[in-house]
Amino acid sequence: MNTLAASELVLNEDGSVYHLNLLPEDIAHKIILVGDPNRVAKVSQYFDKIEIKKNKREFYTHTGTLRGERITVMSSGIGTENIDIVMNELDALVNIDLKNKELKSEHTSLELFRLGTCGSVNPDIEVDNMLVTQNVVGLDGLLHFYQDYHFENEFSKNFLEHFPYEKIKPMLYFSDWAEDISDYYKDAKYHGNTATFPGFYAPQGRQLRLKAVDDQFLETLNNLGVTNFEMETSAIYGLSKLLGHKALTVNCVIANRRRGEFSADHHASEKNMIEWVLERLVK
Ligand code: R1P
Ligand code: URA
Repeated sequence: MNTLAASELVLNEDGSVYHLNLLPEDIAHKIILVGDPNRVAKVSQYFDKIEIKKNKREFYTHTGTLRGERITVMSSGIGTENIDIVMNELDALVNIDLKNKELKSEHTSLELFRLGTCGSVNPDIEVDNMLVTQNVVGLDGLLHFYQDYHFENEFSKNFLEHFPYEKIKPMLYFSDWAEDISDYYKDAKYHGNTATFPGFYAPQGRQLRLKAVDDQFLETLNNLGVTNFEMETSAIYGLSKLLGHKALTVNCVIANRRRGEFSADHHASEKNMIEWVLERLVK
């Protein structure tokens, strides 16, 4: 069996994975991923008890139990480059023997739930509601560095056929699992197609002092079926598919980009989303 070199699977002095600073026993197999490190305690306050609190850089982790079931909440910070680290190191915690640095013969699948915030690009999708992601369009580029993953459905075929920006190479993903467990989440106000970007401003069509490549960007993507914008889900869905994990994103809509509106109280809508997801996550 191949042993991974010290430069490839990097560990800290205590044997924990390099960025997440976690040992295999520090995580549950049901994991909530949030972008904002401050959201970790807003989730774990509902746990029966918290056993583990660890952090390094923007990666804060709390593990405990919720209604008796072991659960982890972790912050990823912003962006798909952080998700690359989170997904590979979480996977290493369950699928690589960290002591001898060899791949385990049995695969363990994690259940990952992103609880994030997003902006809507469909004028009818109102702020302060939740949107569950079915298809995701990656406009960030991360997955181009991994082995090919080919996926096709009606949404992806139509999107790729009509996507007009030659310099941007989209990659599309779909969560089968989101469909499998859609019963739990069917009362979310919106189910949609999320686009993930490598930035918050021009990549999402925002123009402060700098011009974005196209004034019609929001309308163009919305006409192709995209409902909302954020910065992590393509990497979560794509890497979950490649690594054999299950993933679902629920975002609360805090901006309606087409109407120029921002939530009057995004803390309240974030709290509402956390309570709504936790209610469904552990019965
Ligand atoms: C941008 O403000 C951040 O908010 C959204 C975006 O995806 C990006 O990470 O999600 P989170 O609220 O989970 O961080
Ligand atoms: N997060 C984003 O990435 N974009 C938005 O418009 C709102 C939250």
